[in-house]
Amino acid sequence: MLIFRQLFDPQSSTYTYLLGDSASHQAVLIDPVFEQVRRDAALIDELGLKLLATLETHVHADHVTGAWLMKQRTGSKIMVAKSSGAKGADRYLVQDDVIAFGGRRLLVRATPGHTGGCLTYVLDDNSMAFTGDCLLIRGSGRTDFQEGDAAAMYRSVREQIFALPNDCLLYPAHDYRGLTVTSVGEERRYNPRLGGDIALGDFAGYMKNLRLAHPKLLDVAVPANLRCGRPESKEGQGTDPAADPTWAHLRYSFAGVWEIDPHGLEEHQRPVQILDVREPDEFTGPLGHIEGAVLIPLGELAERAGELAKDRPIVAVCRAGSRSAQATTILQQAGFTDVANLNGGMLRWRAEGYPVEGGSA
Ligand SMILES: N[C@@H](CCC(=O)N[C@@H](CS)C(=O)NCC(=O)O)C(=O)O
Ligand SMILES: [Fe+2]
Repeated sequence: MLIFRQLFDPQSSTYTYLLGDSASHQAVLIDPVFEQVRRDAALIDELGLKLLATLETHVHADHVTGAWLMKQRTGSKIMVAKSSGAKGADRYLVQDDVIAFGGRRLLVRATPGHTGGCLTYVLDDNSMAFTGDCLLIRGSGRTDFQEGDAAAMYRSVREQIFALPNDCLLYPAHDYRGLTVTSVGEERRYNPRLGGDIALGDFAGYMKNLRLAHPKLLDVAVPANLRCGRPESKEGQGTDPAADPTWAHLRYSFAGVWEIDPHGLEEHQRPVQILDVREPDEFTGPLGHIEGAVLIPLGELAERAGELAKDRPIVAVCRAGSRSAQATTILQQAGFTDVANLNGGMLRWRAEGYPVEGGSA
């Protein structure tokens, strides 16, 4: 079975696509965004997948790719078009190349026009294709910078994308209206730039008059993406927005919470503050509580956060780990940085045999 997820970066309206093979657990990630690598890596981990590669549809002009950063975290190979001019990739792709993940494959089609090195990735059974900034939903990528070429784009769309079956679903690299998917058949019919009887001259005229402002990040993104997202300087390599906290062994969840396991808390129990956010009767009830825990019920936490020390990490605890996850959000809003949730709460803590004060056996 195919595992498929469409992920969104709100800053640049970019879509990142995760494709995995459920039998082998192998996966690829199309167009990761630098700032979202931690999120995407958490999802890959939670789905039990092994990331083989990140695939670029092109050298992006509006955001920095997460390819290099994802490689640091997961060992994934960086793949990009040979004609992109990008340096530092592990594999340079050309027309008809095949990228295998488990029993599934993506086929490479060169679709230049937005840039000279734009690729479309087509799934083995032609059920879906990832068009990058060539064909967008009822639109197309712009052709006015990088190696933009309206005639090349017209040919790419007509000869490579519209040649796919009508029911092939098309997933673009961006949508600025929040639309998520289209199909070959509907774009052939309804794309206002490229569908129906529209000729190359019509398309070129349309594109010449798009009148779009240049992307805000153009001057930063293009050079960085020509290095596959590797920061330029040694210092820059330390500025990893996904750098994990070092005060304990934590895990970032796709839900957006830093989690600590009972074993990790046991190792760090001395220097951290344990914050129990249950109600007082639960704190003294049958589950007991962790030695040294401070009790502030979740409903009082926003007002009473000042009672906690700012210079020591905080681990939030509740019955099953959900109220305490919300506590970490409240604490972060109150300016605490080193905060984690005890995964599974008191139930897991006790189930794994860690000691409690009070409570019943
Ligand atoms: N305002 C956006 C512009 C984004 C932009 O120009 N996107 C390119 C893709 S890299 C495009 O082709 N846009 C087509 C469109 O906006 O219709 C930004 O600053 O990043
Ligand atoms: Fe682009």
